[in-house]
Amino acid sequence: MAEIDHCCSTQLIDGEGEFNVVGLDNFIRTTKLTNCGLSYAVLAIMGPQSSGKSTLLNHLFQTNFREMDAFRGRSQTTKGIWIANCVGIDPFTVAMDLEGTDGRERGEDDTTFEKQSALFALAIADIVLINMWCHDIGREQAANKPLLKTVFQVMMRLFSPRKTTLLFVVRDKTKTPLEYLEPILSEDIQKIWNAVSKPESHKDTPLSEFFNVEVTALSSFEEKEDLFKEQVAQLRQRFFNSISPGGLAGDRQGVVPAAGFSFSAQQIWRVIKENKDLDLPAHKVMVATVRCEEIANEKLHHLSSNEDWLALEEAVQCGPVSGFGRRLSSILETYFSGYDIETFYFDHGVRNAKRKQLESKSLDFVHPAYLNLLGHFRFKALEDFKSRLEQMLNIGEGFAASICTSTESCMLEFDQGYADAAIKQANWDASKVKEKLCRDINAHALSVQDAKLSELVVSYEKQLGQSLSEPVESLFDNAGRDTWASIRKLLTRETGIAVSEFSAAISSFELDQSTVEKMLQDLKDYARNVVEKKAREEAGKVLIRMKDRFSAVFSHDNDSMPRVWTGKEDIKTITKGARTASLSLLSVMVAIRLDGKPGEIENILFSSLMEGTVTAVSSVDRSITTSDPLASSSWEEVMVSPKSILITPVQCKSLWRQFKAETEYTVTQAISAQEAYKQSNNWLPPPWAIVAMVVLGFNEFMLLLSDVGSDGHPRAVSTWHSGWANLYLVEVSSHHHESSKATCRRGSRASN
Ligand SMILES: Nc1nc2c(ncn2[C@@H]2O[C@H](COP(=O)(O)OP(=O)(O)OP(=O)(O)O)[C@@H](O)[C@H]2O)c(=O)[nH]1
Ligand SMILES: [Mg+2]
Repeated sequence: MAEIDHCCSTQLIDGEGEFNVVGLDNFIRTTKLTNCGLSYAVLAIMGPQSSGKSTLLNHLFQTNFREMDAFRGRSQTTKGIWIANCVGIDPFTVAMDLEGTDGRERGEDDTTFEKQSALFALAIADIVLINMWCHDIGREQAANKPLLKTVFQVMMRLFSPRKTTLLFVVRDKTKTPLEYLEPILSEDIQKIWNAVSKPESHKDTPLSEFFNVEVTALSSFEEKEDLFKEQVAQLRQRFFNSISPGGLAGDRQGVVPAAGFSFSAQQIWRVIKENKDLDLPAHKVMVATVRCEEIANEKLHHLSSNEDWLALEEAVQCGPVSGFGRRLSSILETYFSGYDIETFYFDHGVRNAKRKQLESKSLDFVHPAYLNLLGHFRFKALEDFKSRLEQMLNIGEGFAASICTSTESCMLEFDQGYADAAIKQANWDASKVKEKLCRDINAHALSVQDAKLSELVVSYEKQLGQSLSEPVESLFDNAGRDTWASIRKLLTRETGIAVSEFSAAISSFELDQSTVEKMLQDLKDYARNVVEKKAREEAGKVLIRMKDRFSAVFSHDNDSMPRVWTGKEDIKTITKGARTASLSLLSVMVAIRLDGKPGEIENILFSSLMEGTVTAVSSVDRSITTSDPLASSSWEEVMVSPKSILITPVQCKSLWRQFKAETEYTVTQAISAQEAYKQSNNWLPPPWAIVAMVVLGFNEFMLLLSDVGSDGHPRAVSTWHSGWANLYLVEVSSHHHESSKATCRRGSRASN
């Protein structure tokens, strides 16, 4: 409600028809009209020039409109349209003082401004005072007849009745009582109404539908001033509560909210000046649209520069802010409710639509800060998840349980932040941010899991490598019939240990069964690979091992004592034995037999390499190829899978050939040694020589021999001599061989 105890006035429209926007806005600001909502009234006064209009308003409402100086003669005083607030009237009432009609100054034919200002007054005012001289009532040439005609005509252009109150103020009333004058006046008014040309839609509309007609009469201000003042004081009473039911303007229609008064007045005047029809209902919607939008924009603008908001926004840039939702809600509420209050009296549809726009623009405006905040929550939750997980794992909590607990606590933390950030004006959805958080958590959990698992895998592989590599190597060192069985046993045992320990270690990861199975299988495969790799390594050294084995068996007797070739030994059998030992070593190295398949390989190798004959092994039908089962690059016939083959049949053959060639010398040497031994036994010095040696000593005896000449004896001595020398050589070579085994091992391949 506007409260102002003095008059404030301004020229609204000047004599040239210019609208004083600044003046009106000042007036509205000073009188606080905007606060009135719909609780204000507007009245206007029309009438002939110098008929005391301004004087009346000033007396009625303590306004300060310019009046004509009574001593300077009758001439136009009020130009254009003036407005002022009526002092002490409730509701707030705006009075409009119009330029007199029928003015000498504009010339008789120029009624343009008269019509325009009348239309303006009818469009804006709830009460129109029509000032008229008492003596004009019933007169054909009355000054106000053209005015009334104008009023009625322009009213038709407002599209809808506003139920304007026409208050006829009869000035300088005579002794004739009002009761006699009123019917005559009414008749005049009705006649004019009837004569006015109306649009089809209002052809039969009675005057009463457009106007409330009231009449009052005042004594002359100039002649009976006291009476005039008394009557004016009475009349003033009728303007109190004028807009309440039963009041002077109690059934007015199409009121523009005070917040739209300025804009509305400007628009109406513009339309009038452009000489267009005034569609008041449409005008109302237009005013509402423009004003609601202006108010909304103003609120948005204030929001963007609100200090609390700016502080909040800045804080959010740096990190999580507690109480964000509460603070932002209250800031938004200030502007939204401000809008509601200011637009309360505007068209509801328009007002609601603009409110929605204001909301969505405001929310769009603050949403980035909210997202920013959620980003902080997400980041923090993820970091907390990481550190919490690490802590739990460090104190030995199970992996899956740690993930679960850490996830729960960081999600809870995020949800709390999310709830704290929520504003009551919007139902912002954080599910995308939350999904992203879940993805990040899962990704981190997976990467930690992968790292931990591969750490475990590496350690168990290392353990397997250690527990398999050397034992397998040593088993191959002493390769024999049971080698593969022993390796299988070793592999099974060590794999079993590793697998059970590993399963226990990964149980806290709560992996799914298939993953666990795959990991265990990988570990088993790894163990198997260790063995296979070792076997391949050993297979590469098979020739050296065979030769070593040969030498070991060949040069040692059953008691492992070095042999002395005395001639009694069966070299053929010994050789065969040594070769057999070497060949069985070869047969161990031919293929990987981790699956425990019975070894036919040994039989084939023995029958084809040792005995030189072929025992039919599933090759009865293939008569052409049966002759040599080793003439093949695979061991298909004994069901060895290609990837288990270490040495192919063909390679066996050539290895055997090479082996034989390289051990031949040892055998030859043994034979020679044996022969030499035999000969030395046959050609022992004759008894005489022994006697001579005993008697003469060896040197003297040799001298004697050289002196004897060339009978049979000396030849016998020389043969005997060379027999001993040979025996000596064999011994030396055998010893040399034993002691330089290592040198031979390295050199044998190269020398072949
Ligand atoms: N006879 C008579 N004269 C009056 C009355 N009231 C005022 N006047 C005089 O009429 C003259 C014009 O008064 P204004 O109040 O300026 O009249 P107005 O209608 O506002 O004149 P414009 O603004 O020029 O149209 C002044 O000299 C007043 O003293 C009245 O009740 N009776
Ligand atoms: Mg005046």
